[in-house]
Amino acid sequence: KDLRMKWWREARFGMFIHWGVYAQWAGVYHGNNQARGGAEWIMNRCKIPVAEYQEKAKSFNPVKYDPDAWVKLAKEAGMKYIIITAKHHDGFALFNSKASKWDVADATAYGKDLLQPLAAACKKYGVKLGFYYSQAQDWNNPGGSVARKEMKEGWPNPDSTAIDTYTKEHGGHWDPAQETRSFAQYIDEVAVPQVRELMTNYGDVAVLWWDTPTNMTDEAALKLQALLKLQPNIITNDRLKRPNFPGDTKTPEQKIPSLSELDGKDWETCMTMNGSWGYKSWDNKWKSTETLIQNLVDIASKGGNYLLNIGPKDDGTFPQESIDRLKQIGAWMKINGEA
Ligand code: JFZ
Repeated sequence: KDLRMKWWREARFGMFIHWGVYAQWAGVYHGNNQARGGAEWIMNRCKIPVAEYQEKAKSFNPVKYDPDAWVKLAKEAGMKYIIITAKHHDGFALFNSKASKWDVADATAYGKDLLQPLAAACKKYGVKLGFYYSQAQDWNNPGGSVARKEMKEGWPNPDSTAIDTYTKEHGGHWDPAQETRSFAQYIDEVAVPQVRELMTNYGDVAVLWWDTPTNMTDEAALKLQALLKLQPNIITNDRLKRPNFPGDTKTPEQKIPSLSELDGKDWETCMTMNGSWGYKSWDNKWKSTETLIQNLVDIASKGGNYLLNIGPKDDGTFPQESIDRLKQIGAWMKINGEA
């Protein structure tokens, strides 16, 4: 076990990548800025109909996607691993999946797998590659669950007042197309085969980063967990299903634990550079490079890892503000880093 965790415990710094067709909307729906949440949540927050969301995806065509440049930037910033959203809550697969047509190969102008060339670039530069996979929450593949943020935050949801009554009665769903299949069918027909594809078709997978276990059953969690045997050295976080699937690592979000909160379990703080995980055109609350370096130093001194997020644009490029910060961190690393 310790041998499996060795690289991760020494890594200290990784890159999170939230990318998908939500980058096309960039936090704006029908001319209005999304009122709440990260830009990757726009379909849910603005209750965009399934057909409309999928129609827009047809023009997704990231012709400037250059995974070699992405990995080189990460490597030069001192990052030792990359975790990319293979599938986020909108259910869109960044890879060529046989289990759903809602993937980059079948549903977009680009028409080919985005993860294969990234895996090749990671191998070339000796950077580990891991996958984020939203196992329970899926707004496009029928049967996927929906986290009801409205319930927690109070009604009405400023992005979707018109549809509040419907979502109340339909477990958070806002479009009948989302409910043509059961959750168990979704797990068996989409999630399980897709995770098997991810565990099989991309070489060594360093990390499986589960997220939002809303509605997860023990049965579903066991099926997904069993697939991890295909990657004997894989490391997982604690978000498969709580509390009885603890995983290897804790994932404090957007915050750095205080010394008294450390309990000996491996941990990784994930954090955005501005306020959104997915690319949001109008979010300019960028953290300074100094803040980012201080965060890294604070986290490293406490034995954790810093998973710093990038939200690429729909053309496949990183926002310039992110590139600038990565390069400045890289310059600092050259003087103060270890390897
Ligand atoms: C989730 C996602 O909903 C979000 O879009 C992003 O991918 C982020 C990394 O993960 O959001 C969460 C998940 C867990 C907590 C907060 C936000 N949490 O445990 O506090």
